[in-house]
Amino acid sequence: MSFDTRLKETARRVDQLLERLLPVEGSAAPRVIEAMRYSSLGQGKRLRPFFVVESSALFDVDPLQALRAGTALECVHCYSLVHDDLPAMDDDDLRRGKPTAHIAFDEATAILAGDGLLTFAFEILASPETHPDAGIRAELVLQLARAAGAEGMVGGQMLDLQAETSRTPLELDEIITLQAMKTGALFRYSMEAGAILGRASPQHRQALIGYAEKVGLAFQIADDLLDAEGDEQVTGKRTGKDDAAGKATFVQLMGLDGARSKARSLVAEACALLDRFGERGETLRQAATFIVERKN
Ligand code: GRG
Repeated sequence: MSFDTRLKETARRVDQLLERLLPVEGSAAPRVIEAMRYSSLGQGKRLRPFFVVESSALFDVDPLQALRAGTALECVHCYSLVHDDLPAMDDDDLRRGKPTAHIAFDEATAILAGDGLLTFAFEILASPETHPDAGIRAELVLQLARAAGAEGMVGGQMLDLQAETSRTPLELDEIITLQAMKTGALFRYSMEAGAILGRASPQHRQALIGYAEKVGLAFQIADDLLDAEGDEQVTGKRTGKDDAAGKATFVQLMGLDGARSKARSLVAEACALLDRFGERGETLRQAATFIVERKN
């Protein structure tokens, strides 16, 4: 199966599972479920679930267990997008090629849909269908809470918002820290989840976390490049926003060529960490390349 087909197949399976787990019928509060479905179903590359599925495959984890953990992570990602798009944060009207949740519904409903997706992620992970061993489930929950919380994504978002109103522009090492928290933490979790489900050795777990940290940073640099050069029709979101906001980004600090070459060298370093997995690491090597060469 080609890399592209594999990625699309995981995306299809995530959608199928979300369809089943989020039915509107029978809900006492159907509007919030509709807004959760609107914000999680359909478009979206499903990169984070893909990394959970592929890191799990290295250890022959049951594919349904991996899919459930990946789908939980995608729910956290979708919540972050809904809240990030709100007027109090990035104030965006376009996401995944359609109106953002607060435009399609209203602000209060979008906040609740985000809250609903965040808590639903932990419901999925804590359910025995995700893993029969309560210890594994607890570890999945603990690490996701850490990745999404104040020392992870939420903290990174706080630093980003503070930087926007500060007079002193961020330096490169500060941007790296901010991004490692804001977007990197969920990538890190996506690889760690496979190691947890697969009861990987500490050495294997560490190699996968190292891979994720490099790929996460490369992803953010690629995101800055897309914001600077991308086409809204293809990205499905507004571009040119960083420049308009006078934001310190990798592109602004390193230039287009410098940023692109940094992203590519991070991919090479990430792939080297997969050597210990031999041929089995091939899909993850392709995924690292996809992250920096993508057009959306
Ligand atoms: C609101 C707590 C809170 C956090 C928001 C991650 C984040 C923090 C905001 C997202 C803003 C943003 C566009 C960041 C750039 C990196 C990023 C997460 C891009 C979108 O991820 P993709 O490319 O999107 O994986 P799809 O739509 O394919 O899932």
